[in-house]
Amino acid sequence: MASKTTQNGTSLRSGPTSLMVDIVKADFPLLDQTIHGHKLVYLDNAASSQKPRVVINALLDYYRKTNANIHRGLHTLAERATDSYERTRDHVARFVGGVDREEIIFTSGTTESINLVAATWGEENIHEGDEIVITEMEHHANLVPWVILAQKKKAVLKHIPITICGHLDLSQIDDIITPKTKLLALTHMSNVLGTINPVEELAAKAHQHGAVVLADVAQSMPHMPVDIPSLGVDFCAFSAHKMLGPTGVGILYGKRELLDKMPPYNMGGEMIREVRFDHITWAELPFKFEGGTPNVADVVAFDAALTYLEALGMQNVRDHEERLTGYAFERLSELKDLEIQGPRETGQRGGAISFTDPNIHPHDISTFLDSRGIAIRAGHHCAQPLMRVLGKVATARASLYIYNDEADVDQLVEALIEMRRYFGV
Ligand code: 7TS
Repeated sequence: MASKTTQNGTSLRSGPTSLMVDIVKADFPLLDQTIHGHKLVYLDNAASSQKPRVVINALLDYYRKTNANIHRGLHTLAERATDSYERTRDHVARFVGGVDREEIIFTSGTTESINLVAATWGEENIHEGDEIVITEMEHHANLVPWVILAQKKKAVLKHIPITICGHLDLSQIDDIITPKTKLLALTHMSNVLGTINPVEELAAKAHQHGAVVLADVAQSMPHMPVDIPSLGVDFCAFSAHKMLGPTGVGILYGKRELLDKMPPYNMGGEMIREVRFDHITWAELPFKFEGGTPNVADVVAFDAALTYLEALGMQNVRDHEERLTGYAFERLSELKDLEIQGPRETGQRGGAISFTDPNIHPHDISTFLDSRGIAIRAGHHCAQPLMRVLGKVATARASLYIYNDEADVDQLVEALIEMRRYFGV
């Protein structure tokens, strides 16, 4: 069995078996606590992940030893901060499959990354009568900007529906993606259904019609190997906080040919080459899109999160979650009439498991589980159009990550059984 060592000296087993979850868990200080007298079981990873000690330490170290503004100072601290910030950019470019560092833009999150594309590329390239294609399972971050842009430009917003099993229904795809399509914007992995979408295939189809393709990889990048060049898309958006990194850091990948032609997004310092009262030229990539002082500390600490995930191996992360999702399905099936959304084939989905109980509101499920130390999310998960399609106002959602194991799933299922007794159903 091959073995690797994380930054904090933890030995991790790699290979076809599994992550050594006990060892991984010990790297996450927050998990070592009780909530309402019960061992904390954190199952809200689709909303945000917890942070390993190496990330927390990187953040502290940055403020203790390095902190300065970047790209402008000539003193040692400013140079150190700039190097650290730019090192993370190099790391992201490698982590996503090997793209140019100039194609990686730091933003505040997936939401801002997509808004940036809508406000720049979208403003210049979407015109009256053009078609924007999304899917029925989009998070509002990849929905609201396109609804608003389509309204403003008198463009047409079309969507790919889902099947009853929670896959994209591609039976009418040639009527949906057409020569009028200017943009296909779709999620790689649904935050509600867990579905992994055939982005590669759909991007190829959209490109045949000359459309631009944006993939929201906020849920896939933390949980499986994602190789942006193989996806064949033009833009990708994701958030550091869902993949062990700090909050407030997002990534926009964009193909250089497109980024070069796009106007800047936020105007001010850092994003200019020359400023006169009557004429301004823009900085080169990626700085053209990073106006103002960026979130230096959190970007620097994100580097440690990427190193940690690489030490685990993203395929091991995926294998572990696939296996644990299968175990969760098996155990949840003990609860009669519990309705689970999304595909059942674990090979075609991630570890976000949305479910409803016919007799208990999702908010009550979440509140009861919290009283037993279990953190899940209940609500519409920022996917209201999808909820309407599913015929639900809300669902409960347990979502898995590297530090979850069978014991966590057992604690969830036992609490749900107890909940039904408590509510008398
Ligand atoms: N896209 C997808 C697929 C997401 O799941 C989320 C966040 C976003 C975009 C937005 O990311 P942000 O970092 O800009 O907020 N999803 C969730 C969720 O499912 N529960 O809380 C946040």
